[in-house]
Amino acid sequence: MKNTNARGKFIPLPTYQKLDEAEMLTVSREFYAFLAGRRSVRDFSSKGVPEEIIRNCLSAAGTAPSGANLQPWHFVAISDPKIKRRIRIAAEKEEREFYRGRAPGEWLDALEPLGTNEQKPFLEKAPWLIAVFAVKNEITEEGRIRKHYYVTESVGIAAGMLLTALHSVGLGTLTHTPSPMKFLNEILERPENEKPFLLIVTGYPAENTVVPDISRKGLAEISTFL
Ligand code: IYR
Repeated sequence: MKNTNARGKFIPLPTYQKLDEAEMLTVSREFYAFLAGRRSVRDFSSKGVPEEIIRNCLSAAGTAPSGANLQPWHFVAISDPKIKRRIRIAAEKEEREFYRGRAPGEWLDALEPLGTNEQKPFLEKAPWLIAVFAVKNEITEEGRIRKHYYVTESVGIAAGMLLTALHSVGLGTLTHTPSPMKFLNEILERPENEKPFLLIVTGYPAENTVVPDISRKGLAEISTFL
């Protein structure tokens, strides 16, 4: 049986670098402060972002750990205005239904502080949209269907790493989830085994953009040490 992950073949951990504890403290504090500075933005500048930067961020996302290392993700990076327009039209159609009836009142109440609505101009204005697909299975060279494992967990981690990478180069991001997102398969011509997972909008935040005055839970609330 052909196996691309040759069983039993190991190499020395190639890039491990040990920090001393003082450095670990500094780095962990600084990294937290850096990530704490990330905010979802909904108002983007139309200024372009070079494709190479997006490529590098996607490569970074592709380093995520995944179930059996099967890397069950596919990213479609869109800067073509015609495709962005089609996505906006399709997303706004779903969102209209969501905001005008499909969403339970409790859900709409929870969204109130974010000030969101069915209008999604950022889908055309931002220079890049990145559609993240969860790939449920793949066809092997022998034509067999190979199942992927822990797909949601794996793609979620990769998406988080993508947001981190984009933030690290000073780009604003919005994790957008028009629901349902099936239209992304049609517009982007992705096969049935790929399920739209998130639409990440990225570019420079518009000048003087505002964000909701909301806060994050503190460590005491999100963690337990035993
Ligand atoms: N998908 C809708 C609604 C929405 C839902 C959640 I949960 C949010 O955190 C934000 C928005 C929209 O994008 O407007």
